[in-house]
Amino acid sequence: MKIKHEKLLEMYRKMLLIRCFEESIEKLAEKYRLLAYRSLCVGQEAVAVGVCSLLRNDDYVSITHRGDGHWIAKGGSLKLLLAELLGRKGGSCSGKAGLYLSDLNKGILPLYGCVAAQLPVATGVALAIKLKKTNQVVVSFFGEGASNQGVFHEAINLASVWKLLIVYICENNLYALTTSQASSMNIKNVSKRASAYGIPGWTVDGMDVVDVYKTVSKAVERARKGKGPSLIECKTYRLKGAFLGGPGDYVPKEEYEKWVKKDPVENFRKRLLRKGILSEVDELRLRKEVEKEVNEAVKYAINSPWPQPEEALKGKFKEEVKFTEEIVEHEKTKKVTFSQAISEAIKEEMRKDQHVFLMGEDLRFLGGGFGVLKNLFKEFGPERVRDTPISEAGFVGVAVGAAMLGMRPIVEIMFADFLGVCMDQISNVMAMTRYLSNGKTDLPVVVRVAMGGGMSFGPQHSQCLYSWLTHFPGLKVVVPSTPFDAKGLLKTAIRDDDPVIFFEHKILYSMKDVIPEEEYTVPFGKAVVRREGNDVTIVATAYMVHKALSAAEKLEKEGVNVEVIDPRTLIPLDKETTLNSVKKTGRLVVVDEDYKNSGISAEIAALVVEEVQKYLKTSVKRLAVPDIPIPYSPPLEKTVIPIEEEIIETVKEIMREN
Ligand SMILES: Cc1ncc(C[n+]2csc(CCOP(=O)(O)OP(=O)(O)O)c2C)c(N)n1
Repeated sequence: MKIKHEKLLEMYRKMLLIRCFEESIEKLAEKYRLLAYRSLCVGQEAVAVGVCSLLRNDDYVSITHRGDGHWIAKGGSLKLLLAELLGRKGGSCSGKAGLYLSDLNKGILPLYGCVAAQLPVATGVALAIKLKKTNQVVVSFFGEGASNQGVFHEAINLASVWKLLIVYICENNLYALTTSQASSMNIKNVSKRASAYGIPGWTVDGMDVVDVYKTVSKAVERARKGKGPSLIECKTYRLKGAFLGGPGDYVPKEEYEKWVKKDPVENFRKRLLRKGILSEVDELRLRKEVEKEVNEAVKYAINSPWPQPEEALKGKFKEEVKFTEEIVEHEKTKKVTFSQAISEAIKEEMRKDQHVFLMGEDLRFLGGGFGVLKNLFKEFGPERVRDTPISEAGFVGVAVGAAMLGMRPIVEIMFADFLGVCMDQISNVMAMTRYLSNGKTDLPVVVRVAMGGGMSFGPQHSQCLYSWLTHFPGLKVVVPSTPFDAKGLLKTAIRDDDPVIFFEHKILYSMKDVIPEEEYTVPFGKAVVRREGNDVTIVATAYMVHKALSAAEKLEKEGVNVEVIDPRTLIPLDKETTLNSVKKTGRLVVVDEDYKNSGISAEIAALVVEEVQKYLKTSVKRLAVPDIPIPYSPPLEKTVIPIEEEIIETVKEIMREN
């Protein structure tokens, strides 16, 4: 493969630009403390440039924390990069993201705080490309340290199984912070790991831009032709420390000196001079040019103003939630189960919008964990009803990447108890992507989660855990209690441009209800008063709504008039309906199937005490799962999940108070 001289010169110019930029960061860091933890890529320029020189403008790269080189080589603006690192308004994310920056206009995907977290997201971008048939290629950079993370495995395996247009580039610089490769894996070449996924793996000299370019070109071509992913390991070295400064004392002196001699910029310069491709005069001119470019970026960045403090509170969701009118009167109705209601919502949205697709385990033959999606495979086929390996972190991250490119994935988590395995992808990646982009990135993902006890599924298949999800800014959390709401809220969720976690109580799946024949949606952030009353307000969620209603009927016979409120969505939470009710009744009981400790019941109780305490006639009561796992045996399980008798007793207790 022959590379044209202009191309070689352009590659050299880019490497020089990166080196010059990194040197200026080091100088600026003396004055600007925000730069003190920038991980420099001095010594690794040949990898970024060799790889990105093969990409089209509309291709994508997923960068690392040592990513200035990736950014610059992909054509990202130096000004936007430096201003972002300095936390300025003029940065690519207006100072919201800092080190975790992105610029989708340039095909530069976001970085996330947990090492390797970007790999599933990049893989999802590649899936969107495949589904949209747009033929771009994604390159996902990562360090050898990142290749020890679980999501590395899940992401590459998914890309291999689905033959995605992606190239994984491992920058093996021998250290993860201070931990050497030798002490963290029993193989010399990370590329060997490719064989575990049935994809090609190559190792190249990452200090030689031409070697990188030539080998990666095979991988890019392979991806572009739709033949699937490859893994390329570039052996390289950090000529600086983990951040700024020199190598730490964990680096053997002889080793460092050996690698200094391999300096990729200096050696490429000598080679170009030797071959007469570059002259001393050109070299001087190039240096001046890149210095000027860097100086202009520095000037722009340090003169860029700080963002206004109030900007901190903006950009979490696309827009403030607006209440849309709910259809109440329906001409024709039909009776469906909760499960059918969910299936109908998804089917209708999939028929209407080609971007909607499903991912999850056992969708094709079982219709998911509880058979909710049975028969959808028949209608929509394997591309849109996508069976996944058991890789929750992987496919949740893939959903984020796919959504970033305009797809509208719906993923299924079989049991809420499994949320832990994909929590980084949910709480850091999915929840924060819009905010990190300063509100610019739409992220229409729905995560359906089966939850709840009462079926003797045992401690790790019975939890609700929705309170946990309300803790993370950037997620909407939905807890329907009826088939009508399940369908209407799910349709709203699928059309929402922000991530929605949709909790489905397992006991409710078989519950029947009348729903309209015609199309309808249910808005987020609007509670429903399930039963009106004047003596006590009960706020209950999901299955607990039914227990509360049944308790209320019995209490009525004893002369206690109970109002039951179902918030339906916890984020956004309709505070007004609850507050108005308590103003009227002066009494509050919250009934919740999640844990009592730091649960949503505490949140609702605190809200009432903070906002309308003067209306309270009695103490506020909470019924929720005590600080104990949910046991398997039915009599034990009954002890921890609130039951009707307890609700009745608690209401009577506060009625006795006043
Ligand atoms: C999940 C997680 N664990 C630990 C860290 C702290 N950390 C930041 S960078 C880094 C080293 C990463 O090494 P590698 O992937 O090889 O990339 P390199 O820094 O060598 O470029 C570590 C441990 C983190 N950010 N995320």
